[in-house]
Amino acid sequence: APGTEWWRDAVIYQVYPRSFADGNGDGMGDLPGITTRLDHLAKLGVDAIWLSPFYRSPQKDAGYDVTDYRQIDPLFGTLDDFDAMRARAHELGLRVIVDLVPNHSSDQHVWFQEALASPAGSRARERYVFRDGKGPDGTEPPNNWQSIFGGPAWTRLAPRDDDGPTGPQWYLHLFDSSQPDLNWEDAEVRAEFEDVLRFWLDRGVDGFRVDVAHGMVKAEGLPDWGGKVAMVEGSDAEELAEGTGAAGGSNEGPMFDQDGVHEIYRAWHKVLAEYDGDRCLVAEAWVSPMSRLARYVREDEMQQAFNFAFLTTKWDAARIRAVVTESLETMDAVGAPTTWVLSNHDVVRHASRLGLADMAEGPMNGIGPRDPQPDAELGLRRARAATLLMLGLPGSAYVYQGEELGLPDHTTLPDEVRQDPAFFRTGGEETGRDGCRIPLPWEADRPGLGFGSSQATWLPQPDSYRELAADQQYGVDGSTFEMYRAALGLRRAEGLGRGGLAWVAGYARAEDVVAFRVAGVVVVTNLGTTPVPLPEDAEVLIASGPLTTSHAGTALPTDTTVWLRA
Ligand code: TEU
Repeated sequence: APGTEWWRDAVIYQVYPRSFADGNGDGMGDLPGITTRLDHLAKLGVDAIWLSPFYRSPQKDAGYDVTDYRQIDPLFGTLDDFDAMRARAHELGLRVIVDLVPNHSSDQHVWFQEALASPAGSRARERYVFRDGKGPDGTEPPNNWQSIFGGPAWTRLAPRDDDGPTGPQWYLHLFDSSQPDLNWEDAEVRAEFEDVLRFWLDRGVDGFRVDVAHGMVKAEGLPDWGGKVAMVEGSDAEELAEGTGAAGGSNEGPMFDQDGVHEIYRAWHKVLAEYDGDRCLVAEAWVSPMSRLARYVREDEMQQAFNFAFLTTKWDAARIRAVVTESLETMDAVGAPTTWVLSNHDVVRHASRLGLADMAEGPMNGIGPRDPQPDAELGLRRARAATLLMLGLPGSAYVYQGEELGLPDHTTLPDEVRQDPAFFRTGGEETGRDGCRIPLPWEADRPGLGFGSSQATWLPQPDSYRELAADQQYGVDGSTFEMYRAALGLRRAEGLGRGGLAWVAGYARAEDVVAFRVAGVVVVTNLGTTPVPLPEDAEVLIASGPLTTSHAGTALPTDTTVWLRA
């Protein structure tokens, strides 16, 4: 029933504020822009929105570097703009989840500025992770950890008169040097974030997406680690497909997935329980195997954790079946809903990823002009099939803005316009995530494709976005938008999100087919190379592409998903 643990089967739409809609014409998205376009989401039929960070920030990592957790960045508007957006969303029946970034702050945060202005050993330095360097003059970093964006995870301070015998200290940053890690052993840090939770709960938010939820607590003594400190890059698609792990592979390191982190979520669970209305926490935790992920959603911790398994699953029926089975079983065991994710602001969109000749060889975090280019038509066909497969599954599903329009990544962005710190810290070796963060196309014949009133957008839009603009798809039979809308309506009407899954056998070329029944619907995807005949009396509810009909009956073409009345 609606209202009772709504997040168990919710479809949650990720709004990336910089690129959703621009209300003031500066080429950058903002909160008033979001408010004016909420009708699009109500029409689409999602249950909730999750907004990536809009807090005050120097924007070194697109807002995942926060200077004030209680203020809106002027780029995005004001607290009044937030309240208006939240109120309008609730009026439309959309819940609102905001992003919380507790692993690190910006280096411009008053706490960090105070720490820089204070000597080693001072109270101000205890809120972050400062250490003396190694070697006689302290010129070596305190340990060998690497930043996820490339280069060492430690930066040395400028010299001060009161430096000790080993000179200036170093500070830890798992991400960019502008994102110092907070010290979660510190009671004031803990108290502050509980207060920040209350600040936003009081403003009526329905939940929080917790950034780098497997970070925060580090192993005692910060020991060296020989493994690779990459999350997405460290993942092993083969291993995953064999059912031995979720996406991500770095949780063995001393900087991630420490037992102590769960104490924080137990405390936060209690904070949320002070409020009515089924508020929720969702963990962004790149951990494997999946049983480790399940620890974040134990009864007294978070309500959901992102299941990133599909991000690294090849377009292969056996692998998809394995991932679905493992995901459902692991989450069922702890009584938490499974979640499904095909795209987000950190990875190559599925319309591009699935169009790569060999997805597993393709870069996960970005495609550049020098990389193999995806086949756009193949990518979109498979993306639509993958979407209908995902939306047929029980649990909660995440939709990243623009996927409902079938948007691909911008894969030929010139280096000069790139902004992702991952691009800079790797000296351009990694393309970075800008390609999946392009401003949305709303109206084909307006400047900036209707993103705002200006022609220039903060990242340029590729030519292919014009025909994919929302106004070209509304009410158009077979458009990707109408497919999403119809699927979301059916999903809700049929109660698919809360159903149990049963595999269905008996299709021709079964090894290339994924077929399952949830509630009154059978979902069938053909991942093979030849059409698969559908049962004679099949009632087709929705299909991701045209079906073929002949004297022999109806068949499901390659790279297509269909929902049938069971
Ligand atoms: O991401 C966590 C994370 O480490 C990866 O998804 C990472 O972005 C990728 O491997 C880099 O190439 C979260 C946010 O989603 C991401 O946007 C932030 O950059 C990051 O945390 C730091 O806050």
